[in-house]
Amino acid sequence: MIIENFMPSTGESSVRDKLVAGLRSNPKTLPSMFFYDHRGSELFEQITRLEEYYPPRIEIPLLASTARKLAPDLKGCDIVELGSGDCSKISVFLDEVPKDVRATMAYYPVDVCKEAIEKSACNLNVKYPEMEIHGITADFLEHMEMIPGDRKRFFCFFGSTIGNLTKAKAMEFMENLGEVMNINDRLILGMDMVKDIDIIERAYNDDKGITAEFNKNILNVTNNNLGTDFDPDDFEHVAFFNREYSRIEMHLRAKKDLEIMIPVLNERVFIRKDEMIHTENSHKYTEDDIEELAAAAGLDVENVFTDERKWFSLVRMVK
Ligand code: AVJ
Repeated sequence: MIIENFMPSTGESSVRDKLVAGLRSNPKTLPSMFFYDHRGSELFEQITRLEEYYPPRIEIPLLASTARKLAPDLKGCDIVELGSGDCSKISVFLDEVPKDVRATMAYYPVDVCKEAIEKSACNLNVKYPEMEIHGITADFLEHMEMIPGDRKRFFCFFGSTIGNLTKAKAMEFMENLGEVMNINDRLILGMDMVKDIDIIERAYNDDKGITAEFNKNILNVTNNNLGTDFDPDDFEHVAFFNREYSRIEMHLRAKKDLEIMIPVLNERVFIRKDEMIHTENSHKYTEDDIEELAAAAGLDVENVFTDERKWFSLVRMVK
């Protein structure tokens, strides 16, 4: 098991810069990549078990059935998982691949979070000792070329994580990926599809308020990195479907006027009552969007693996 670090630029200061830039902008934003500190990852895990949050309930069995279909193609391949997190999704996938096939494969989890890579690479090493594991800590949006390309590769981007990118960023990501991919490399892209808006909105407004807590936790992350003293209770969780952009937007709405000091900069941020801090976009896709993303990357759509209601898709693309 090898772990390599390609994140020289991602020190504390770039985290601070991104948070400060968000608080200075108009409207204010806090980038969704900062949801996932220890507590945030725990809360997201709870979200995945919520009745209202349908995506994992569909994606997980879809990953298993898709893996069974793809298993014959996987011999001698490298699996590169972008934003691998705790590697739970790839486990569902690899469980369906015969051991003798796994023995010919290598797995490259790529994630910004060093701890996640270390921990999950260790777990997978125990689970699949026959398979080579090569963890990479990197921001895949910036360091895509760091991934070796001497064997046939399956790039995996599960969990509809691409949905967090604005359309322009998603197109740019696909273009870059298309450039990095070699002929016959594959991409498997998990995408949450457009469906009844009530169902989508409920998935981000659960009765137990876990999503609200997850959303507000970004203020704790901000406090920890900037030394600010945001009180999460001063904000209300807001999540709604924006039809124009075909996405769920999450915001934090201030319950009263606030003055927040950023000690490291000796700078004050003013927030008006009812002002919203935009924390996340989660895009929902149509079949046309799938084609458009493939075209941006110069890839062909080979298969769309989906459930009977077409709520979630795993799209296989080839160069
Ligand atoms: C992990 C980005 C796929 O957008 O549905 C869940 C994150 N945010 N509930 C999503 C999330 C609120 C999730 N992704």
